[in-house]
Amino acid sequence: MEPYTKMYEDLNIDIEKHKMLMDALGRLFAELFLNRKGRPKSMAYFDNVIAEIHGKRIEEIVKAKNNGSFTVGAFCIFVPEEIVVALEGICYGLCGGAQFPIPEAETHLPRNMCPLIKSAYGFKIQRTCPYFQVADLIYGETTCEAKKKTWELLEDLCNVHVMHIPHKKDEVSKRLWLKEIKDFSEKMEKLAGKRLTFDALKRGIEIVNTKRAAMKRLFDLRYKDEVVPIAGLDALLVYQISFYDDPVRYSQKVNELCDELEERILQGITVFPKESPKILVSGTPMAPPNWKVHSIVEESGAAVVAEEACIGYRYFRDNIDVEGCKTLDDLFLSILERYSKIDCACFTPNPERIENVINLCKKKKIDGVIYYTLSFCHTYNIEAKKVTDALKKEGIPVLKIETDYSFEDVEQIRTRVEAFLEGIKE
Ligand code: BJ8
Repeated sequence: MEPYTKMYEDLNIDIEKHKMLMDALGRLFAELFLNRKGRPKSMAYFDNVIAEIHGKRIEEIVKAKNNGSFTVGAFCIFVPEEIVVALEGICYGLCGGAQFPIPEAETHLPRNMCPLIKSAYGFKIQRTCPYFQVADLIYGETTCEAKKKTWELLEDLCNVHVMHIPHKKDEVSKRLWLKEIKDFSEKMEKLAGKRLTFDALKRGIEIVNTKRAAMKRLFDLRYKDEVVPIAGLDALLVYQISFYDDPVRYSQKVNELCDELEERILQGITVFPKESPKILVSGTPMAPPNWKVHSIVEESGAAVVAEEACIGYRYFRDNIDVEGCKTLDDLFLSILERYSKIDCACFTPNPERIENVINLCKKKKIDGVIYYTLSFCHTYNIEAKKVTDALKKEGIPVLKIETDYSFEDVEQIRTRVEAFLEGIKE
């Protein structure tokens, strides 16, 4: 009997379909990660997290719940996880990056819709994602049409709360936003069965700040002194895992990886030759197991050294400043301050994102940008015009790729990427 069968039965998982999903994931992971040579030794921890993503980690979560903890599944980096952590709850990402559940999702949802949400919704109706099954509450937000209308369907299947994220950053919107953060806090207090205190929230903020600082440290080490000590695909994996793992353990493991990368840089151990183009991928998030674009780019001989995305730089660029905070309200204001710096394409206007992309290109000495958008993500797709125009004006080559989770267009994308890289080399 499979070691986790009893746990899956308790979580009402469709065991047969789940096995098919995990077999497919295992094959893809072995092909793209385990069979690659020259990876940092510290990646072993992260490989194991993926191997046990529906095993040991879920077991830990179930155990924590049995000991009085609670769980919140989220779809967006606007959800203030610090509050969940402060109340000793567990917050994790539910965005779907797999093609596997999409055909079933399409029996409820339109085909011409963002695959990220179709994939996640498909996991719920298939009962193949233990994170969904173990969640006490699904926290949705109003960032895009696909999401906010899907929450209405999800409400029939599980406990959902929707956070109103405004689409502007003026004072009126910020007042609404602050109220939403406080409502979120009250909701979490009910789940936790206790009140949120100043000290607990400060501690929760520190834990998440430490996690973001570790991710930023990794980001800074990805390309230094002409050395690329870690493949972009591996760095992406580490960032993806940040949405599932225990935050304290994760920070420690990322810092261990960074220590190793510093050593590699000193020794000049690079996974890409000096002359290989350095690429920034900018756009929609890449939820696991969405490794499509990174693997194509890196197999074509370029190094992905940065992601301007929510599973990437946008998530850990800014920390919450608790300096001078004396009351819970002060901390809530600092949370708002930090979260309202997020430059998601759902905002209008959104000039910060353009500035941030250009600054990132300069900071990381980027040779070219791949503007990545999931099919039918209108906000990122439309914003592509402004971002790519600004990049061209700066003389930075850019290639726009719009794709979903199927593998049908892999060779077509590869041809375009190869031509783009040739152009950069010339
Ligand atoms: S802060 S990027 S995580 S909303 S689901 S918008 S891909 S059509 S995920 Fe996002 Fe929060 Fe913004 Fe980041 Fe497009 Fe798909 Fe919508 Fe999506």
